[in-house]
Amino acid sequence: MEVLENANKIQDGMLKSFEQKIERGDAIEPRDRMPEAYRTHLIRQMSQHAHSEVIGMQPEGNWITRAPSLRAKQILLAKIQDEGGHGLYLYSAAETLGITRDEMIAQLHSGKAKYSNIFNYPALTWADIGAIGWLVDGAAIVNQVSLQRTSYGPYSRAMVRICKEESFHQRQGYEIMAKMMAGTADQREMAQDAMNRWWWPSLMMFGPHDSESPRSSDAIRWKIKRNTNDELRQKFIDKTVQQAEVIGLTIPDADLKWNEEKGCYDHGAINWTEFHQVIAGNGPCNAQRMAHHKKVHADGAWVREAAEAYRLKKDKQLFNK
Ligand code: FAQ
Repeated sequence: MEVLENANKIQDGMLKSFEQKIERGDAIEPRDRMPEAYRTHLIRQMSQHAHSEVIGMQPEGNWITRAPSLRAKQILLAKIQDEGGHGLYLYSAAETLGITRDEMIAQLHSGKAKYSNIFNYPALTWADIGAIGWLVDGAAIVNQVSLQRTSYGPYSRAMVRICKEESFHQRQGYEIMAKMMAGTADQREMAQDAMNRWWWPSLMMFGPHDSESPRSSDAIRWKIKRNTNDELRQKFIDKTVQQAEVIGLTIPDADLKWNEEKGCYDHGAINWTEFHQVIAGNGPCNAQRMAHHKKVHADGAWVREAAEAYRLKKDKQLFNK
């Protein structure tokens, strides 16, 4: 009985010191004690974030061989490599919470772990590469700038580095769109078509409305999220509308209008049925994205085996010395 009481006291003390740290705005570091629910919440979000970066390489990867110039090809290649790098920082940061990368990949392959809705849409034309960089990276930055102040130290530090690279990505996308809008009628039409297809899924990237977001209350309480889904979506809309206007693109939302009183844009209804269908695995490209990831992962097994054999050999040499 006494042992149980002592254990409870230690548990209460741990929880209090964790909550005080969060209250003060101190970072939580891997060796700090943390409630199990905080740890699992972070593993879920960070691993899904990492999966999104890696799966996000697929729609763009399709266009490397079809980029319209050597310059465009070099920029696209560099951008896609960055996305792979972001996935790797995030897997490493999530590993500090006591899960392995193999376990995270297994959760992705079994469907237990999600990845961003946005990467289940096809990149049909070169203008889609512009729309992905401008809108998708643009939405990702708004979210990730806010996550730079997230309470978990390794996640927050990964975000600082990732944001620097994402802003270059956003500019490369905007440059593609601006060039196409300054081109022929066909090119302008292609850019507008890409805008029409990517706008609404980009708004969905911020997640459901706050009133429908089951994870938000814990995330805000623990300062994992520093802004709500709706706040970030609004920030993205407000800055993107002006960028679209400058290059002559129309936002495909008849209800979009400036709200003088609130000082921001009101927007039309988002199709949440489509969102839920896509994140449940029924979007246009879910099956293709997962099949490709599984195939490439299986094809790369020999690399992981070789790296492991090399590590064992090195350990043996060290041990024998
Ligand atoms: N897609 O209660 P909430 C990028 C799920 S990186 C799929 O609001 P939460 C770079 C959510 O997981 C893009 N599922 O959840 C790049 C939950 O289900 P669960 C990725 C979504 O976590 C650019 C359920 O709905 N960025 O693009 C989505 O508080 C170009 C209820 O939702 C991040 O991951 C969605 N959009 O808020 C790469 C940022 N939204 O897990 C290549 C970090 C919600 O309970 C090319 N993540 N769900 O089964 C976050 O900030 C948050 O996790 C949210 C969702 C805001 C995404």
